Amino acid sequence: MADIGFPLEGKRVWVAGHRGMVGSAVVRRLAHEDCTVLTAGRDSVDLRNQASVDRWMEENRPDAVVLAAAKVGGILANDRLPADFLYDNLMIEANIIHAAWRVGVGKLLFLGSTCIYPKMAPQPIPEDSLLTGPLEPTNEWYAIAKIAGIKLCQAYRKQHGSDFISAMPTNLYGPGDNFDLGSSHVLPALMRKIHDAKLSGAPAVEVWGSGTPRREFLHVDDLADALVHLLKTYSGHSHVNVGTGRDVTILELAEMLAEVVGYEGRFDFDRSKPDGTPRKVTDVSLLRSLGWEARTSLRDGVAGTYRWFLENQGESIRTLAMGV
Ligand code: GFB
Repeated sequence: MADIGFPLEGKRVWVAGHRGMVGSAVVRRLAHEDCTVLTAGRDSVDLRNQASVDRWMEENRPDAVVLAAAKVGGILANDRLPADFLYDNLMIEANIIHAAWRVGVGKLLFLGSTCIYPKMAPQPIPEDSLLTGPLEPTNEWYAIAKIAGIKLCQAYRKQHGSDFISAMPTNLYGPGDNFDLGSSHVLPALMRKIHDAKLSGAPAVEVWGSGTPRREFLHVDDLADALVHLLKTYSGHSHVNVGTGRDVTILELAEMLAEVVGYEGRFDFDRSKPDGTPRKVTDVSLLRSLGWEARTSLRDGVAGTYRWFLENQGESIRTLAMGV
């Protein structure tokens, strides 16, 4: 049984980014804890503005913050909007972390991404391979912003003794995902393309790149559970990987999605689109040693996400969204 160093009972927990896939999963998960969840809409705070964040923080005085607000997107969105991905994410995290220190927040959990690691990092990727080599060029802007977030948490811990920690989730999917084909990640994109092909009777679905890159996929409800676990039990300098430790090729993912959707056509590969990093699977030994493991199998998670997609299609097909 892990040591509960930061019990949530009676605490006020701000989930920054509560409308995004991750933030909304954290809000759902926190409903099972005896705490008060705070959220802030865009009308009440502009996360890219320090004065606005300071004001909100002073008025609301959270005991803990889950920093899930970010500008996110798939491989092409990252490549096409480098300024947005770097500026927005730097501003959001710097403003919230600084304001959290100023008002004396007791615990802050910053969320990054496994794209912080070098393109050619050892696989599975251990936490200490951060900053040991060049980044994958398609998402270096986002990665640099997220590395700065980790360093901010470590700097405030070192200089001010703030209990600010970071978690690095692997590629995520689940209810509330973005199904817009221009900005989404691979899993929701292929789910939607395969679904549309089934409905229209199309003989083939286009898969970007070669289909050979390997990725690890974590259900967002598993992530939310891990985050609450870390919030309550972890207080270290190092960021913590959050993943399953298992990966599949993009082609294997496409085949699994076709099975779940019930599509029997073929896949055509568009090699003019980038493959990105060849493999990304996390070493989850630190997280395991802290007493947490993922529970949802990819097959079950995909099936549940497809049910959600069928029930929420209109709402889910949206343009690139800030998780704010
Ligand atoms: O999920 P994804 O966009 O991002 O792409 P990354 C993963 C792999 O799937 C790439 C391929 O090799 C894509 O070329 N792929 C195949 C597709 N078909 C599609 C498709 O229709 N749509 C998309 N989007 N991909 C992102 C980073 O990298 O991962 C972010 O850019 C972030 O910064 C995120 O870290 C978790 O895994 O390559």
